[in-house]
Amino acid sequence: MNGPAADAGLDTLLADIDAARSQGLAAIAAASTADELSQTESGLFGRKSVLGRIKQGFGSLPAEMRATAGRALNEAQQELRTAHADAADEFAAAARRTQLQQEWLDLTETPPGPGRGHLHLVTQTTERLEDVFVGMGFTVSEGPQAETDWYNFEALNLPAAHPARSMWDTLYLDLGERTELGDGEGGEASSVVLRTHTSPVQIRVMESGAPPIYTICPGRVFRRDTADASHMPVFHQIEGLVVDRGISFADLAGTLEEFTSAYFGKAISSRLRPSYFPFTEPSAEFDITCVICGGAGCQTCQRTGWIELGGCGMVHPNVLANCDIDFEEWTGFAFGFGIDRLALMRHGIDDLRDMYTNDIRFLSQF
Ligand code: FA5
Repeated sequence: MNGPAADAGLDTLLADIDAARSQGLAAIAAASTADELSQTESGLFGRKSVLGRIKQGFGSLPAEMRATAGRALNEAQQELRTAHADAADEFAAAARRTQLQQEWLDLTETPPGPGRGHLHLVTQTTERLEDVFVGMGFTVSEGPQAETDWYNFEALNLPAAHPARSMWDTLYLDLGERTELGDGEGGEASSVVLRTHTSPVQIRVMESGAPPIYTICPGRVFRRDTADASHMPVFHQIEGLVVDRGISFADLAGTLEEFTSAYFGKAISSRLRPSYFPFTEPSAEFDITCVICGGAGCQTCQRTGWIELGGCGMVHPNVLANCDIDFEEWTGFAFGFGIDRLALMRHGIDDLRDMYTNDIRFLSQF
């Protein structure tokens, strides 16, 4: 078909395509949800859509008309696909915005729970002990947790193979190839230990300063002890050391009594029982009135009314000599007790392990 009739047929066809394009765009614009949009798909792009049916009629058209109408139809279809895809993207973006809004979390918000943290009970106890002793005129000294055999044992009058070394189940460090620590005597790699008590700090203090000395040495210590209600393999001690002219056993007893009432209150007093430590002579165990029963006798104190806190005694002349202190001129006393056990007694806790299991319900009570 050629001529005016054919032209009129092509115009009608192009007008139909344009009308289908406009209706399609209107249908896309009218969709108010992603679901409504997807429901328009078959009406716009399916075989039975307006454009689909026009396309199916192309087979009977003359070649020239088909080319012109086909181009118009492709353009219309492309325009509808782009508009449909843009609308789908817009619905997806809106859905994402809504989701983000609903799931928004303020990460700076204080979480529900026990509130602010605080110092661990052992640290609180150490600080309180330091306050009490500083108030009595003592300074605070510290030493390393890994010690040579010299500081942990030998200088404390415990030569190699001394039977009393078995009082402390010791953890030895393997330093591999290193043989020199450059740290006092006895710096052999094979003789470096995790300190079993705070007594080596006594030696370091006496080596580095001249008497008079009034100091305390709190710190972490280590033993091959199995954890139970009153033992931990890692625990804390506080050491006291006084070296001055004319210091006697009465000064030791008076200092411990003064400390006991300052820390526990006037109702609690102290007593000394003969004992043995290689670095003090004479030596004693230091007991305080049982804080649970007030001295009447209970399960905790095994019905004695007293609880053992630590050891003490007059600094052995050999120890003073090891630190180049003239024991004819100077005398001194030392004491050492467990901070963890002290905290246990003060707060009526019945198992030392509770302090280290990091249960917030337990720790937040103190
Ligand atoms: C000593 O460690 C001596 N250095 C104390 C001393 C210092 C005596 C100065 C004389 C002069 P002892 O091994 O008894 O002594 O330990 C002292 C305290 O540490 C004990 O009384 C106890 O309170 C605490 N303690 C010992 N082993 C443990 C453990 N495994 N867990 C928790 N506390 C412990």
